[in-house]
Amino acid sequence: MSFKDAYIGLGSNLSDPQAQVTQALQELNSIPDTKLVKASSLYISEPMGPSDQPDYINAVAKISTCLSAEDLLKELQSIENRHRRQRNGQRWGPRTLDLDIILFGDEQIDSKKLQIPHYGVSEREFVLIPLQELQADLIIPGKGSVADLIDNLPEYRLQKLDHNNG
Ligand code: A4P
Ligand code: MG
Repeated sequence: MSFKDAYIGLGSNLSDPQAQVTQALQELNSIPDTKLVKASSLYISEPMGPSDQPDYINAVAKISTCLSAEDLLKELQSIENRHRRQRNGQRWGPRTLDLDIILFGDEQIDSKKLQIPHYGVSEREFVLIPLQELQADLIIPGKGSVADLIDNLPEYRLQKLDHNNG
């Protein structure tokens, strides 16, 4: 069996987002042939997309898995469904739990079901900052280093969740 490192983006802004994300981090460990290696801090972030929705809790997890990227996606979607994720068609609308594959080893995939690296990684502070926390020298295949991508962000207002504001 060959293990690969993958990075999963977690986001929630409905039904106790902090609990949704904390629980989902543990659920990554219950995916077959997969282990949670390390989780970033939790971050509070302003919504990207429609602004009439609550702030998000975001985090990134590093996992180690023997699954293919396609099988991993199915497992992540079944975790989302267990969190009563509803898909009502609104782009970037509110959600109980979103699990995105940000990186899958050094693979670059562009199929109907999967784009890896995730298409939004370069512009999203709520993905880049937790990624940097997990691995400061990370390179995103085809896009550059996380450190350079963060330097290129226009500004960022991500707030780490700590015991005082959580
Ligand atoms: N898909 C393709 N590539 C991937 C990948 N790398 N990982 C496909 C996961 N899925 C991938 O996803 C739609 C389809 O994307 C899947 O069926 C899969 O085949 P979805 O979860 O049903 O829909 P979605 O998440 O609403 O769509 P989208 O466009 O991926 O939304 P995003 O990019 O996930 O953005 N604001 C803050 N502050 N924090 C957030 O986390 N998240 C979103 C959602 C909006 N605003 C946010 C946040
Ligand atoms: Mg998604």
